[in-house]
Amino acid sequence: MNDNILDKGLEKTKKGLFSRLSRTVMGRSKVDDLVLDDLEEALVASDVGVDTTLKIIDRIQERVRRDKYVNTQELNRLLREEIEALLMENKSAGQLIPFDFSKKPFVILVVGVNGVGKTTTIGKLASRLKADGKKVMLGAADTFRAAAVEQLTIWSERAGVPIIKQTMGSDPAAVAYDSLSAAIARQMDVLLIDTAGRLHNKVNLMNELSKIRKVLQKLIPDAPHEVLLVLDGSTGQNAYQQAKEFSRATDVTALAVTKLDGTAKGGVVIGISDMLQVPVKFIGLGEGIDDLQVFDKKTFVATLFE
Ligand SMILES: Nc1nc2c(ncn2[C@@H]2O[C@H](COP(=O)(O)OP(=O)(O)OP(=O)(O)O)[C@@H](O)[C@H]2O)c(=O)[nH]1
Ligand SMILES: [Mg+2]
Repeated sequence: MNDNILDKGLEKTKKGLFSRLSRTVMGRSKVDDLVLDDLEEALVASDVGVDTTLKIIDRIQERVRRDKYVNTQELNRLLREEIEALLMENKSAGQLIPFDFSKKPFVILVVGVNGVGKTTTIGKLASRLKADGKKVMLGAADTFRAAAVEQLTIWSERAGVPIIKQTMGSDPAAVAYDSLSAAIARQMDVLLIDTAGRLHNKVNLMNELSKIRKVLQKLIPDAPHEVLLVLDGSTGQNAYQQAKEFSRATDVTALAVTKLDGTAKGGVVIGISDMLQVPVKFIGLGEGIDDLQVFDKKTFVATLFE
């Protein structure tokens, strides 16, 4: 089931990249500067990002120089190898959820701008963890909108996990503190904390996130164990901008890239992981509770190049 949704989810990205690639090599037998120029354009157009694209082109150029003659049929293989080398390993094999469960509770702070899919990703992840036999709790620290708490409550019911919340407008750090206290008292394996994603005031955001961090550390000195930045893959260049800003505001340790279904901009997964040097741990491939995958770079690249 899972490989199938990945295949389907990446369909548009694949089509976009490969129709550009096949145009690049059409009528040419040898990889030369012209082919590399076209390849560069194809990668940028697939939202791989300029910096990462240049890195890939440089590496392929290096190999062409070394091997003297590289035919265009080999270009796919070279490209696949270079992309795989650039993606960060997330230290999990296939379907296993890449968290350190020896920390109990394992505390995950979920951050990202409005509408990227934070709450949905938390819901999917909670359901997945629960199915794996973990005790999971949610903390509703997005107190900015009334609907935010409601929405997370709905996901907690869907996933069948408890939620700690307060009324809208209450202090997010206080909710975070309450959730962690409850998660410790009730011996949870994982605590997932939802946050508000207002970037229009970066100073506020930074203060809020560091305040949450501080109160968590009163209870568990090395919490949060993961700061999961959620990015909407369908926004292409915007996702790069958000990734940059959030990694400045807080210590991002992992990425979830959502909405890869129905977009041709799946190249962002490659560029952002390379830019931040932070592993992509999850990808979102739909709105349903099962539409989340543990990211595996080998499977991802293989699916992209099949
Ligand atoms: N197609 C698709 N839609 C998604 C995916 N993930 C989330 N969504 C949709 O994106 C919209 C926003 O998702 P939320 O989870 O509310 O996003 P959020 O980051 O919590 O938003 P705020 O609470 O406003 O900051 C919802 O309609 C989700 O159903 C995905 O992987 N694929
Ligand atoms: Mg939300």
